[in-house]
Order: sequence, then C-alpha cells, then structure tokens
Amino acid sequence: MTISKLHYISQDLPHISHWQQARLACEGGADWVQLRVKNQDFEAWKQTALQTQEVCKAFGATLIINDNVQIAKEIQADGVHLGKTDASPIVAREILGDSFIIGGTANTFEDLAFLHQAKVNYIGLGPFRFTKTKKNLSPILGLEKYQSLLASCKASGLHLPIVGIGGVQLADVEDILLAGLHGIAVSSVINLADNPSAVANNFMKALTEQLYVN
Ligand code: TZP
Ligand code: MG
Repeated sequence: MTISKLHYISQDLPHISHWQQARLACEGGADWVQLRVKNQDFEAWKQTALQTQEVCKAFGATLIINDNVQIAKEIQADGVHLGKTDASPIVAREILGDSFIIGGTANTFEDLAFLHQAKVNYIGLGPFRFTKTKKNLSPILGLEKYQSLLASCKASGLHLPIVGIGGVQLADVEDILLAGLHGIAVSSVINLADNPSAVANNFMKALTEQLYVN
C-alpha cells in the first residue's frame, strides 16, 4: 500500500458537504481523503462515507475514515484513522485485517513507539502548531520537537511514514520534509480557501517536487 504525502482531511462545515469538499481536493490532485465527521449519528455518517467513497473511487483516491472502525468495515473503505481516545489500533487490526490501512495519532515518543508496535501503517504527528480545527489539542510540537522526535525514531529503528498535522501551511512543507517526516495532513487550509482545488494542487506539487524523499 502506498501512503500519500498529502493527507487531505474533510471537516464539518455549514456551507459545504464532506463529499463536495473531497471532490474539490481530488480535483486539485489529492489522492488521499480522510473523512473527519464529528457531528453525525451512525446512519448519517455512513451515508456521508458512502457519498465520499463514490468521489474517491471516481478519482482513484484512498479513503480513510476517521474515528469509526465499523463504518470503515461496513463500506469497505481503504482504512481508518484512530486518535488516542478511539478504538485501539490492535483491536482495529483484528476487526479489519491486514489489507486495511490503519493510521494513528501521536504527540509523544511513547505514542510513536506504541503505534509502531501496534503495527499501524502510518502516523499523524501533531499538532505542529495551534489550530482551531481540532478541539482538545495536545501540546503543540513545532519544528524543533519534530526534529528531535524523528531523531529518536531513527535511533530506535522506528521506521514508519509520519505525517505532520495541525495548522500546517504551504510554507511549512519544506521544513517538515527536511525534518524527516513523510508528508503532511491538512484540513482548513484547503477547505476554507477561496479555491480549495488550487491550494490542494499547490500542496501536492510542493510535496512531490521535494528533493528529499522520506
Ligand atoms: N489532529 C491534530 S490537529 C488536527 C487534527 C485532526 C486538525 C488539523 O486541521 P488543520 O485545519 O489542518 O489545522
Ligand atoms: Mg479520533
């Protein structure tokens, strides 16, 4: 399985649905969509997931369901992303099997080591900086913590694709890749842009034109 360098994340917004957000991002070249629903009951959430899956299939993009292992399984999404307060990635692996992508969120080296031994396929490391998109933010890491955590990973033989998340802007891409991360995950910088497709396209270009391949 290929883990994209650009993890595009949809969000609950009053003026645009999740599948429409996903379509705009994919039109800009995003090939990985994380559906991040926070305010829908199971059935509505599942319908939203099916709509978003249709968009992803049309563009050949990978669909990751945030928080909900059951929906990922029922619609046969490509994977699930689990935060610290969600289902354990170990239990999720038992439910979903080896073909699903499982991602986890980390804020500390202990989180990274746990997720590594839980055999996740990628890790979102953050928050990089303050963001309004997520409630109950963990302590902000910034570039220096990214650098030191990546050095600790290297020293411990912990090799996994790690994406930087939380308030990431286009101008941060180079620093984050140079710190040794695989890529980035972004939500509002694309969803709240005047032209979300163009911004997604700029991220995709910046991430893939980089000379440093992690
Ligand atoms: N987890 C840590 S920060 C964050 C998540 C889901 C939100 C990222 O959103 P944005 O809008 O790119 O800051
Ligand atoms: Mg979660």
